[in-house]
Amino acid sequence: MARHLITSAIPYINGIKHLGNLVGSQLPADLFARYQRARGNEVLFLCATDEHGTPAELAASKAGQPVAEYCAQMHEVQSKIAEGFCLSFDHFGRSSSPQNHALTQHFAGRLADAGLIREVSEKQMYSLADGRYLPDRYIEGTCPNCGFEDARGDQCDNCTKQLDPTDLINPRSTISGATDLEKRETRHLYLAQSQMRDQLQTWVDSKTDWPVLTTSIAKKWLNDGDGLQDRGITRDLAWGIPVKKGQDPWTGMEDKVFYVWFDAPIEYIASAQEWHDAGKGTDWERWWRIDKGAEDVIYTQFMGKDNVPFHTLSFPATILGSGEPWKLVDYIKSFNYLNYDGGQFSTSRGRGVFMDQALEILPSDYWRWWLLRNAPESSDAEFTWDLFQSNTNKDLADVLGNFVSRVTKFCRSKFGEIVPENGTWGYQEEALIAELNQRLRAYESFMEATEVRKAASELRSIWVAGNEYLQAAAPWSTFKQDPEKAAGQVRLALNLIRLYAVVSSPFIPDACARILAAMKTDDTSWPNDVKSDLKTLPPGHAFAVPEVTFRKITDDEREEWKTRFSGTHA
Ligand code: B3M
Ligand code: ZN
Repeated sequence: MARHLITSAIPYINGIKHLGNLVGSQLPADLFARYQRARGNEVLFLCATDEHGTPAELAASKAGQPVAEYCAQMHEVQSKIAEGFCLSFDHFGRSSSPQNHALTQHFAGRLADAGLIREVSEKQMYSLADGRYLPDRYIEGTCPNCGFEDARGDQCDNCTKQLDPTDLINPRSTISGATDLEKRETRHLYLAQSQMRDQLQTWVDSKTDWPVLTTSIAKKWLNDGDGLQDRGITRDLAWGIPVKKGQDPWTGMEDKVFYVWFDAPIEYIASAQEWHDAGKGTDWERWWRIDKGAEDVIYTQFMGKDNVPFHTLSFPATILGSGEPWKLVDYIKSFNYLNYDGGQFSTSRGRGVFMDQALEILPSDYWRWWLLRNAPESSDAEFTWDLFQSNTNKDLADVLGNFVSRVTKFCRSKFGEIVPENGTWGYQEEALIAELNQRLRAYESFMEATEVRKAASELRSIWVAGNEYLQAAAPWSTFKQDPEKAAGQVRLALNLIRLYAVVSSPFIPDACARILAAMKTDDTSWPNDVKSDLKTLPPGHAFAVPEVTFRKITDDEREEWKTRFSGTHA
């Protein structure tokens, strides 16, 4: 039995995420976790909310709430929505947890002891009107690179260049709009990642099996000069993890907190500790410490491409720099962007479908299937309502749903709601079994390799094979001359429904659970040898015709949703 540690990038707390966010990390991570569990492997699947930094403070003040209260509430909201999408986290933690506070301060202490943290005196923008420093998103202005007028202090959304607040032209406070800003000298801690270039280079070079998207981003940053610049890991903010050296105060840093990107990845570890402390597991170190049993753990991370530099350089620098035997990631699966109907998803303009809205209009499986089937792997992908309607109607309603309903209804009408006795299998059945065996092995290897689109397409072929068999075998005509032969065909097809529910459940868990319940079985054993697996439900086994498994999306709905989600100010 293999042991898989799986993490998804942890979503910012500042609001409900859109479908593009979902398909870039949480959803494919869930697919992989469910698959590994289905294969009988041991899995620890972790995620959390990313609760620090200016995004959290700004969203709380916009909501008119104290930031701690806002975070607690939004964590519940995100957690409920994750459940709605059947995201099977073993724990959904919070980066503001006491465990993460202690662990982040611990890492900072270790890095300082190793000489990897230096104090830098630098100029930061101070707002006289607001009486505070304006880091990251507290300041906006014109991008010196492209001229975009609403660039943020940390990054320009137009040209994606990483910025410093002092780079902005005509800067203004996003709190008050004030422009009477001055540069003030302040001291901050910098992580000396440049000192670790060789170590990081060797580590990245050893990852020859990583997806091209991941390695190309990692190598670009490694070789790009500013990619491995030493970076500030502290901020002048009130909300966050207080800067301490382990448990000791850090002289001169009393009013500062760690930068959100320093503590967020550490939450991957802290989340395991939270999982343990919540009584859900017995031993978190067995997953994270090489010296405490984690040497055989296979660790896979899932994230959007914009998060890759932090996971291939800064976080490994933190782990390696600590000099302690923490588990490093083995495989990083990254994704391109999902666009929305000819443009981008936009939170501020309400453009595109957000996770809560998606669940209001259709069950989670429709979204899971479409998003995974069209996952932005080799390039950016685009959501359009036409494609969504045609893909889900065809794959889910016409292929899978139709198979389930035809077989169970035909059986009910001729043999009753029990698996029929008698009947032998001939060459048609043998041919189907051979095809299924072959396709299942291909499906498994795509799932192992987190080739999401290829896995989805193989799964669809597995469904199609059943439909084609049914069409050719035509038990409804066979029944007229040879009821016994028809009984054999139906028995196979009923068993195939169980097999489909088992192998499809990483993609569409909700529908598969309902199908298994209708087939009155809890045998979810993975098919290794299709011929014997198609005998799992024995003659005489009772079942019920399931309710409609998948309905079709109508043209009216498609048009209504197109308008509804096109963006309020578009
Ligand atoms: N919260 C950014 C994002 O949601 C950030 C990821 C942190 S992963 C440690 O895309
Ligand atoms: Zn720009």
